[in-house]
Amino acid sequence: MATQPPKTPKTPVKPQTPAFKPEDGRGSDSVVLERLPQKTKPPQMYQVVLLNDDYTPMEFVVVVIQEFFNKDRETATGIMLKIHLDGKGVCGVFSKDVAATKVDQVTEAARKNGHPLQCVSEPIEL
Ligand code: TYC
Repeated sequence: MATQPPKTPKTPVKPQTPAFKPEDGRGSDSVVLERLPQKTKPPQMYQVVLLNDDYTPMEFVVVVIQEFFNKDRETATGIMLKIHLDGKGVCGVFSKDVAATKVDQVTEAARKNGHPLQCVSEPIEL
């Protein structure tokens, strides 16, 4: 194949304008540090909530809270009783993905054991 002749631009190439004029005292190797305002927001967090029902045994709920939310037995029992009395209770606060995994794990454990226990995740209000 024949080699192409070197491409020449039709219009003359404009020389690059320097970012600042040399007479401003900054040499070409100077560094400009500009402090920009912090604009990254912390990620939305989600609380994982268990709902009360009339059929799931208290002991099962306590074990679920211990196993999936890493609570000791006393704390898990307190959360379970709160759910039993108030209708619902927060078991933990997580990033979106982790919260969704917790909901899936609890729902699957309940289903396998034949309990109607409901678990949901909710974005936390700021
Ligand atoms: N109310 C249930 C009972 O009396 C116990 C229970 C507690 C069920 C918490 C669900 O998320 C729950 N056996």
